[in-house]
Amino acid sequence: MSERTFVMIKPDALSRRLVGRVIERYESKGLKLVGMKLQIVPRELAERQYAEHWDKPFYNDLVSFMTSGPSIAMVWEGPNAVEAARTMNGATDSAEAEPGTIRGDLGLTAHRNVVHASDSLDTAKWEINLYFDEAELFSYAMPDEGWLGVKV
Ligand code: FUP
Repeated sequence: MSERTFVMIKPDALSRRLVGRVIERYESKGLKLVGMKLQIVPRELAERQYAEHWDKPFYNDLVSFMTSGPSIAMVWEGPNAVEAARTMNGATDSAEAEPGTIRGDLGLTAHRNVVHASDSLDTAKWEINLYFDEAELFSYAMPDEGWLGVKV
């Protein structure tokens, strides 16, 4: 089943010049990029995205970090995209993330963990809608699509 998931490259990754390497991971996996936006996230938007954590001790630090510099919001599409991106990202704490995952290979600390990806299909729909207008998302076919017998 083809799905869309919401992924962010966080400000720490931009400041460490890791954008190309992060995007390359999702692209090589076979996911299709259908939306992409570079911005300094307005505080109000970050607060809405992380509203579920509003009562946690790390909430203020998290919102400050996410709005501290440019980040890249993306929508990736493909079979099982939600789980695929989560698995590729690795454990939330980069120090515990397995080698081979994006956080395991590129992350330094728990709270500056390079990337974000939606944790469920429902969350993905909600986050995509939070960051993108419908007109900013693109449906298109790759030249080789269908070649592997996978209807994306
Ligand atoms: P994840 O789904 O892997 O992005 O992780 P969570 O939704 O549990 O947490 C969201 C973000 O909060 C993480 F990316 C990092 C941050 N965080 C902290 O800053 N401190 C904590 O103790 C836990 C999470």
